[in-house]
Amino acid sequence: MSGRRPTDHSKYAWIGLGSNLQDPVNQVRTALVELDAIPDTHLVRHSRLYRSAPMGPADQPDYINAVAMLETTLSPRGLLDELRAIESRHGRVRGGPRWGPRTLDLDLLLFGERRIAQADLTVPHPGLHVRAFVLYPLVEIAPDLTIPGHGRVRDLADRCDGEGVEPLDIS
Ligand code: ROI
Repeated sequence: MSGRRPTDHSKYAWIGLGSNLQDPVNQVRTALVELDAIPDTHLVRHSRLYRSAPMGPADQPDYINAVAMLETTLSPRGLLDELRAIESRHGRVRGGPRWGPRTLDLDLLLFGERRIAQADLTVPHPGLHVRAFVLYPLVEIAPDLTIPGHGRVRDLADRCDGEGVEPLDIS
């Protein structure tokens, strides 16, 4: 078969989800459904939901985190715009305190093998290779994935302190 399928130019994009306000489990669950509804994109798989102690100021609630693998024909910029639109629908207000609590954070962690260094978009995500609340869910669904410049997810997860990061029983 020589016919061109719609996925011929698609890429895998990896998204980190985080929430610690206004029913975080529900925020993350609904966001997963919304990721699948992005145009020209579908949700391939996602991790369980994890509870994690806050990185940053400690006087905020624990976070719920997960990661998702998307297949998309959008550009990184097009996908980023869609992620921001979902965050806004979840009541995310930008410009709050640095590392303060949030209703929904959608981070573009990886986009194929691409490396992007723009003012508002760095891929791979600069914290990805050292954050247990991203690496633990990621190792669950993609242990052999390589993070350009840093190595395999499995090895990075082994090296980082996962204290305070636990899968939820219910996910
Ligand atoms: N801490 C945890 N545990 N999980 C997050 O998703 C998260 N997101 C953030 C900051 C404030 C850095 N801390 C976090 O943006």
